[in-house]
Amino acid sequence: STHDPADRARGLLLGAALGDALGAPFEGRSRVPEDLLDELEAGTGELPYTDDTVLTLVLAEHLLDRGAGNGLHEDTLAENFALAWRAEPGRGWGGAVRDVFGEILAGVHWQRAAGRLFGGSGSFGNGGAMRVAPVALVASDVGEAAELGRRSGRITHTHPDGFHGAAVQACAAWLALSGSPDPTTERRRFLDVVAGACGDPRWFSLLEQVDSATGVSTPERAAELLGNDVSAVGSVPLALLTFLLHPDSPREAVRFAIRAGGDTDTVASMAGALAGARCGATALPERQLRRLEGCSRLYELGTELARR
Ligand code: F2R
Ligand code: MG
Ligand code: MG
Ligand code: MG
Repeated sequence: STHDPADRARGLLLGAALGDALGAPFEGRSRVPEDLLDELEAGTGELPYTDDTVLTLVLAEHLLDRGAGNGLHEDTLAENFALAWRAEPGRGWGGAVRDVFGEILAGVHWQRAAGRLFGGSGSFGNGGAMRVAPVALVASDVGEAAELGRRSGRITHTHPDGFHGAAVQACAAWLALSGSPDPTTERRRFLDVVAGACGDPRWFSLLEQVDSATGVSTPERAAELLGNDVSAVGSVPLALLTFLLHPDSPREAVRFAIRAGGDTDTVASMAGALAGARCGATALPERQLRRLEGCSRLYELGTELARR
């Protein structure tokens, strides 16, 4: 791990984007053969990111604009999310969230637009969690990370599974940045602190399942135990497990997440954010970073957010 806060901030953002970009070609595949992943890693072409990173960038820029201690402003953030979708509708967006963005741009309030999805139950997709990591860079404690995670998630994901999932990933990112509890020696405590800060009973038991799964030896088995789909409950636990298995190697974390199949870009992005936050951008594979779309923008944003 690294002790330089700027390196950690850059690692969080670049780890998220790199996981997204490396996972994207395999999204939706139930199995990802290791040689296909080796081939992608060894390549030389650009690594384009997807919706996960588009929205992570919007949130990071919003937090920077808001300045120290000012948290987030939902109306502005909702509009910026929607504008980002309209600017790049081909980035691989979730089906329901596109409707929310369309309605926001047509003048409907985000709360109403998001709340009426799926017959009024709201979305439980992982879209709130996939973009949430930057809130950890401005939260002063794990409780504030949870609160900012929930609030940013609710803009599009009003189902409790969806916004609590965002809170859980936000807490894990905050703890990964802070270095304590240490995920290499205090796994159980790491998960307990996340569960406590989230405060939702359903996530408490999901995080217990993560703890019970730490003995797995293959990504396939991890996916069987915890799921690997586009729901928050079917992907955030796998991302946390991945980080706990590979806390000191962002590259191994991203590879494990992708080999688990399913929602590969999103699980790899969430796991990459956690391992990147702990280890710093200097621990990310340099050759891959040079191929990553938006690398310098993400690097600068990390530097500026760390200064706050
Ligand atoms: N959408 C994708 N990938 C598929 C398309 C990519 C491909 N390259 C292409 O365009 O051809 N990836 C992205 O979506 C996931 C994040 O989704 P998000 O933002 O949460 O969207 P949404 O639509 O709100 O939820 C996702 C799906 O979950 C199901 N669902 C959610 N809530 C539900 C509920 N209450 N009842 C029933 N089903 C519910 C729906 O099928 C939603 O469409 C990430 O993987 C990102 O990478
Ligand atoms: Mg995506
Ligand atoms: Mg995805
Ligand atoms: Mg290093």
